[in-house]
Amino acid sequence: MKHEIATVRGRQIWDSRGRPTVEAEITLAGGATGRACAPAGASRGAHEAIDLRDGGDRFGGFGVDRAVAAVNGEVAHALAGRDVRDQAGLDAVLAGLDGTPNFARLGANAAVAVSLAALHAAAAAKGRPLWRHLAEGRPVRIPLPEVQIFGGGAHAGRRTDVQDFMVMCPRAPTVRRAFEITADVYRAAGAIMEQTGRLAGVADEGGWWPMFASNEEALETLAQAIDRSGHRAGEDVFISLDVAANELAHGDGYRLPLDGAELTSEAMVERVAGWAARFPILSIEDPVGQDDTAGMALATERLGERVQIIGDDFLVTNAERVRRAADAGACNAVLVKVNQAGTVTKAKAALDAARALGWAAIVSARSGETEDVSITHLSVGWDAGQLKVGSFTRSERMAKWNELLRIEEQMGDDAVYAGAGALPASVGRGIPERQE
Ligand code: 2PG
Ligand code: MG
Repeated sequence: MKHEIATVRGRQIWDSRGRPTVEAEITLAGGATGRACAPAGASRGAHEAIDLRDGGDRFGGFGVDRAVAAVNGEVAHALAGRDVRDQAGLDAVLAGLDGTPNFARLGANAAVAVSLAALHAAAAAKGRPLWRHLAEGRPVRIPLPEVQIFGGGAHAGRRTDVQDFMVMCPRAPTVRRAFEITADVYRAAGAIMEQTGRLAGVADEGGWWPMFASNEEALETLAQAIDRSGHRAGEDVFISLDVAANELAHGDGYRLPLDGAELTSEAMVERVAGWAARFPILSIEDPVGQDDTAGMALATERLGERVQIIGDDFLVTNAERVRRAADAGACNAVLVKVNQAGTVTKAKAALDAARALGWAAIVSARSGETEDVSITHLSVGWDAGQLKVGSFTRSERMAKWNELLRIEEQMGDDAVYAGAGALPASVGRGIPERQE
């Protein structure tokens, strides 16, 4: 009885872009509660589950009245009385109720908030932190963070073509130290922007606004910032890119307005490979678009031994797409965004599919976020190994990084930082040992 769902409540709250989003709260018969908020992407893949918006003039069309009504109406009705410990069963009810392959009717924003709220309630009923509830006694690691320093693409008015310029510290001894190094790099990057008259605030995820004349200049400035921070590029600090190339697709190829370039798929891969040859790049997400399997396979063939090749819009947290990509030799890592799938169960299936292939996995936030820290717990409890949250400012981002520090403390002596071990095996092995 204690684990029976008593009430499901949906409400509209506001996200980090000042747009409406869905929050769900579940109360169990035993009194435990769980709450979660839906995030929202700006650079979205066409194969993602549907983020249901009201359209029209109100709030620029971003209203979520229909999604909230679905939670308070048919979802609440369908879930009442069910056992919250049966996450797969609850998620199957949500999918069945929706009746479409992609939550087009109820909204994946409604589904993800409810699915995660149920997970939180189940953990609360056990009196455990969510990460521990998910780990079920198995040893799990503290993930390697990917932290944005410059934010471009759809998160900065397309000021640069490449979307995320990030850093990773796979050789740090602890995540605490990785954050200290990252904070130094972030500060150094800001100082360079100020001193060169290019300081113009921050982009959607808190990274510095990318006032650059080319995509390569952003990479050069990031490399300078690492140097300026006093840490060593290619030893302590590596670069990670999210090209989000889906946003650059043009005809059969890609258009990079900032570089004045129109590229075939092969030339796009060539350009990205050129960056990887010049800079200490360890990870590249979506170097080509969502349906460019040949391009992704080429990128993986050319770079996959020493660079993590992540599919985001390309895989959309979908187990079937992960398996198909592997058959084609595309990607060696999956980005896991629960709202791309719609439910916890579907997202976990994509992660498991990737793991079965020996791939790496990164649990990721969206560009539109809230104070919700569920993804931090998922990345630890599922032992994904990596976590991508955005930059190192703004509390919708910092809340998630800070939660990792609390979890590290809860683990005490058992806390193990995944570091280089979280990367695809050949990539991790290729990282030079730190020279003292
Ligand atoms: C991505 C995410 C986060 P968005 O592309 O990986 O950076 O962006 O949420 O806008 O899809
Ligand atoms: Mg992406």
